Amino acid sequence: MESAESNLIQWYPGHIAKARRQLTEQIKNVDLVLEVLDARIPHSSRHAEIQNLVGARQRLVILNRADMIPQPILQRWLKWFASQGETAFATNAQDGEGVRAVLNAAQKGAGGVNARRAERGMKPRAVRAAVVGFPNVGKSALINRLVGKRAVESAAKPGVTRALRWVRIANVIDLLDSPGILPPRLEDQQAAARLAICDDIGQAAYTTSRVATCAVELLTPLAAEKLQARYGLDPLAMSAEAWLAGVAETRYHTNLDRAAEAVLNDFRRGVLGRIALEVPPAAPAADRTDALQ
Ligand SMILES: Nc1nc2c(ncn2[C@@H]2O[C@H](COP(=O)(O)OP(=O)(O)OP(=O)(O)O)[C@@H](O)[C@H]2O)c(=O)[nH]1
Ligand SMILES: [Mg+2]
Repeated sequence: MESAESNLIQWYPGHIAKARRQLTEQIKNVDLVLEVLDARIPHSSRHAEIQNLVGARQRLVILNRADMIPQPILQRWLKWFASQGETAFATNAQDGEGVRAVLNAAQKGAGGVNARRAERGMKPRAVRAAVVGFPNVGKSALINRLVGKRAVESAAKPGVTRALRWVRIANVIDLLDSPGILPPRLEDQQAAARLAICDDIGQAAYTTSRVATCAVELLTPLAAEKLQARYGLDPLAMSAEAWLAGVAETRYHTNLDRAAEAVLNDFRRGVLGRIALEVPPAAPAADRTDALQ
């Protein structure tokens, strides 16, 4: 992706640095980690930074925003994680779909912890589970669904959760909500662009028109008809830059930023349909394009 080269993303707000330090401490007392990924980009939303934090702790992988990608691709991701020896769950933290299975698995984890405590003559205690992931992937929404009420703040922008916060579920599980963690530097600029397209890093981190150009490049093979229908310009007929400039000219009084925002918002709100920006690594290249839609 040419437009994503060098310093597309360079941003590391203070609250994330602080949260990362605190999480490093708190995670030592945690029995289980719920690692929340963005189902549209499971690969890019899984970063070594979080892997380092989690270490060897028991973990459940949560593919959240499962409602935003096609079912067959979701199934392929679940299979892929299983093939890697990982337990993955698909959730829609907005309407609660799939959340019960996560709760059951976490409770099972709780049972294990207390069985070991009982063996050592210790009283049972609530299991401690930390919910971690990039900003805006739905960590707080998932916690609210797990708890069954609005216990923590959750909203449609990155950087909503600012501090670590424990929430208790019926004396059995203590859940730790945490601010989205970004790595200090995003080395892989292609992954960075995808994170920005999915709104999984703060807007202060990037130039909207550049990220929108990347978005149009990625979306053109997947949603050309929808883009044409919405903006009256065929993205297959020109470069992503030319298309965005054309949209700005015809719809937004040549304001490129507004055109960029409109396209990004369409994708983020799911207006362009269910779209997966990443498929599991083993997927044969030949069926990628059709399968992605
Ligand atoms: N469509 C859809 N939207 C979701 C899903 N999960 C969360 N959302 C929405 O995504 C937005 C972000 O959710 P949050 O729970 O605030 O995300 P977060 O990971 O806690 O974000 P930070 O605290 O900023 O790191 C909210 O508007 C949610 O309603 C989902 O599975 N599907
Ligand atoms: Mg949050």
